Amino acid sequence: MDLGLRFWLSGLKNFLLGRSKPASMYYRPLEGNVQEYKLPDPLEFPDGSTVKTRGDWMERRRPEILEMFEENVYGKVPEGARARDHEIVDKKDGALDGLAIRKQVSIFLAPGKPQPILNLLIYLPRDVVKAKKNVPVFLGLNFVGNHTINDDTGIFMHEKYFPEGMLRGTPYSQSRGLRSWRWPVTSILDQGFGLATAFCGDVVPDRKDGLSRGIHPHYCREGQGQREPDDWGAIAAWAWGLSQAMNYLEGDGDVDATKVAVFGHSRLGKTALWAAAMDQRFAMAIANDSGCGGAALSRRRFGETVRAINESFPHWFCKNFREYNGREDALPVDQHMLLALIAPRPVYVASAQKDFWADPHGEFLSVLHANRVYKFLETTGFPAKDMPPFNQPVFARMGYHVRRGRHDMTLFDWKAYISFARKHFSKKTTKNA
Ligand code: GTR
Repeated sequence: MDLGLRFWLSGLKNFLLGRSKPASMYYRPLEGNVQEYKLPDPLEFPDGSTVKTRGDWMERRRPEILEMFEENVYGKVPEGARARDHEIVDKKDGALDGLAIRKQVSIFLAPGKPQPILNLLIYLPRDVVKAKKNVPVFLGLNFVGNHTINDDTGIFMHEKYFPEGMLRGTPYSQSRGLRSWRWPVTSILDQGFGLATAFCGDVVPDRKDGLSRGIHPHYCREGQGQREPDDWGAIAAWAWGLSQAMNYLEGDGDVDATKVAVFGHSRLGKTALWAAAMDQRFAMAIANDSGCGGAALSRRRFGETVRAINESFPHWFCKNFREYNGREDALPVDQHMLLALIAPRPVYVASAQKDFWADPHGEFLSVLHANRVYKFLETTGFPAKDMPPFNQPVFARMGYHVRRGRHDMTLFDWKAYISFARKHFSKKTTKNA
């Protein structure tokens, strides 16, 4: 059955069962903890004048907001940082029981050096490629290694550093397919999409000392000892890694590089949003349970706060971000402006009911506030005013759902993303729909 129809039917079922209340009602009792706040206006210049034309937005206000995020939140990517060479180290026609073409590509992140390497794993639907078509692709980083997304024994394993607890006691040698529930590869291929992924630790190991062990030392300025206050943190470096993967995808004839949806879960959802903000080649962005520093509004201080995230993960953001510990109101930006940077390209934000740490309601409000920019750019934007009931995806140019359950990325989430991508990547959908 068509995915869109399936969602429509499940919406009808929920309605008939009387479960059609906006999810915001569920969060209302907790809203008392949120102090009053005033968000910066994405459509207003610092001198108080307003953005009046598309050109004002694209050429003046958007770059200004991007720079504020670089300087105060994620940090700046060093000038000229770019991977130049790659090598296709594996190509298998007929992987996954004949369903897929599998490719593995080594992308050399520092020109002229054998390390570090971004190991990109790509699965493409074999029948579509054989029909001489190039395919749209979902591109996202993974937490623990390419071999954990599927138990395909052809996926190379690379001994790497992990953040403590990531393998939860499983020996590395037995970790094939360990995270496969988050990666429904066959469902993705069945719907005519490809999937590309790489381990975030290939760029920067996700640990407090990660910045000295990944890409950073290869691109530091001469004589530079310490990270400057506005130098890139791990999230910016991971996002940059996604752009290096995109450089490869642009040259792969089996891929439709005009239809690459960048996605990620949680810390990698924050990364996907920042990647799409920095690199406009990404045609779509999907942030699953991205929370603080992702889609959630920082000024709400609900769940994870700026101080909490900087103290637990000092390597994720630039050092300047620490200036806003407990001072969120002083930030020149908030996260609705991150979503606005992606406009007019389609963006989808998803939350989970019990994921209070990521502030589901704050993630939703971010969509609503960014919607002003999507509307200003004459797209359909977001088609609702309140949080949809649980498990009911709502989307036009912007999409949102809050899934029942906890912090995770499930088949339910994937079905919504596939549906969203099908809508926007189909020829029938007009440019601004
Ligand atoms: C948590 C962190 C969140 C989120 C999450 C994840 O510990 O506080 O910001 O990123 O990890 O990545 O799973």
